[in-house]
Amino acid sequence: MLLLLSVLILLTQPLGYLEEEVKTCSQNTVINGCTLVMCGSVKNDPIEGIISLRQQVEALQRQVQYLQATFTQYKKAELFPNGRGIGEKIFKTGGFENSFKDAQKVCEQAGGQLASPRSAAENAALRELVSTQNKSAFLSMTDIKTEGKFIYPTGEPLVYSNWQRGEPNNHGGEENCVEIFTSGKWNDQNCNKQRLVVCEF
Ligand SMILES: *[C@@H]1O[C@H](CO)[C@@H](O)[C@H](O)[C@H]1NC(C)=O
Ligand SMILES: [Ca+2]
Ligand SMILES: [Ca+2]
Repeated sequence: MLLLLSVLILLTQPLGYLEEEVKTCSQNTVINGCTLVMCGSVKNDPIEGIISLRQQVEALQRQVQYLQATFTQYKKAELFPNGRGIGEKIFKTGGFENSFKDAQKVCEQAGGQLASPRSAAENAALRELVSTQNKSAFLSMTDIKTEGKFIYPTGEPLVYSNWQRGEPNNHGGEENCVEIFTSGKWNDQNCNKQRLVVCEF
């Protein structure tokens, strides 16, 4: 990730900065992704300039390929064993349980939010995680604001749900949070219960 960032930062520098960094090098330059090596330099001769630019583009392509492969490798390692990636979303659990309020705080402090599956595919990825942990987990959505109307932390109404039959039932008049069972089905649950913390990023 840092590697990717540093290349992006270099790429967004003005051209003058890059030209200062330009080095001449052979076509067999070893690309290791740690250094942004620009082959050749932009000369006054337009043909030479084009050839030089093409070499630079090819070098960048090799570096991007290297970074993509490295990123994929790190993502796999990072998600083992307590995370799941689905599309651009990552679910990750710390393996511990908390009340809804504390779970929400943990995820916010980590720069994410509580798990909010918005499709059957996301719900299936989350189900894998909670069934591996063998614990029900809190989702981000609540009907604290208006009883019976579940919303995301943004206030947006649900775009997907997977309620267990007979749920949500607001049992005892005090179920305003949502848990996902190891089956993947949802139940409205008391927010003070302790449930597995799963954040999404
Ligand atoms: C899962 O947890 C329940 C109790 O919550 C327990 O009875 C059961 O044995 C556990 N299953 C596994 C595979 O650990
Ligand atoms: Ca409720
Ligand atoms: Ca319920």
